[in-house]
Amino acid sequence: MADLGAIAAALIDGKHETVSELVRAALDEGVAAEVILEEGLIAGMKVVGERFRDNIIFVPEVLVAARAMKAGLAHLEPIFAACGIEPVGRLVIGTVKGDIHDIGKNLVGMMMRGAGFEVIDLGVNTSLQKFIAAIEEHKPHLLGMSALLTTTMPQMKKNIDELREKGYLEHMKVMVGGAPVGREWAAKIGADGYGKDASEAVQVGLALLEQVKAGLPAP
Ligand code: B1M
Repeated sequence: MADLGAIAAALIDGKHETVSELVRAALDEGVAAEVILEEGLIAGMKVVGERFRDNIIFVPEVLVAARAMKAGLAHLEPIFAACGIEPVGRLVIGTVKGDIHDIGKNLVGMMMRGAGFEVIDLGVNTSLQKFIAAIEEHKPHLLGMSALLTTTMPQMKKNIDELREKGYLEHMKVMVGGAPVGREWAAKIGADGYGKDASEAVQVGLALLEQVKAGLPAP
């Protein structure tokens, strides 16, 4: 029987090889990727976040936990990203300037790929100039911005304000997310959508895509 608690525990301890083996074993036993993600990997990372907040562990321990999370996610990626159909739309996504957290953003990218989006991932610490260059090159239907720090959330507003002023939002919708970001913040900064997690991001993304397509030719 797959032990999802053991996956969480190994992640908390930063044992990336154990996480990798346990995730593989759970998949081979037929446990759904979503269940492994939520009850194993995300449950473990939640504890890491709490211990980090309470100064029980520090950046080095969080880094090894993040490496372990990525080792587990590597097995889930082909499952989340498998869609085998023509792209339904294009998403440019990145973590905003000043912020190097990428696990949640990567997960959103994976699931959006699985939902049929072509995903252009700009990585972390993404400047507005880099977003704009990608928008001009790829002409996406959606722009996704992720922020994990309260200090980098305002960057989302700056980006949206500037993109609106330059006319980029006439043909593209913006969605935002990240642990400290909420629906209220998203509305306040003029984002078109917010996802509390990767699954909600997909639902919101597909709904926004419909709106964009109503006013735009198909990709
Ligand atoms: Co950082 N960190 N960190 N960290 N870190 C947090 C965010 C923090 C809450 C920890 C804490 O104190 N409890 C805290 C922020 C406090 C605040 O802002 N008020 C914090 C801090 C303080 C810092 C540093 C400043 C620490 C320091 O250096 N003293 C530093 C900042 C560096 C920087 O960015 N400039 C820092 C560094 C790091 C590491 C590098 C060590 C590492 C990141 C490794 C990496 O990403 N490659 C790290 C980690 C791992 C965390 C925690 C523990 C876990 C984040 C994570 O990966 N969660 C985090 C604690 C927490 O969030 N509770 C913490 C798992 C992931 C699946 O969830 O990212 O929320 P999440 O993504 C979700 C949703 O939010 C949503 O879907 C995802 C999937 O369900 N979502 C979107 C995300 N993006 C979306 C976009 C969308 C839609 C949905 O649309 C586009």
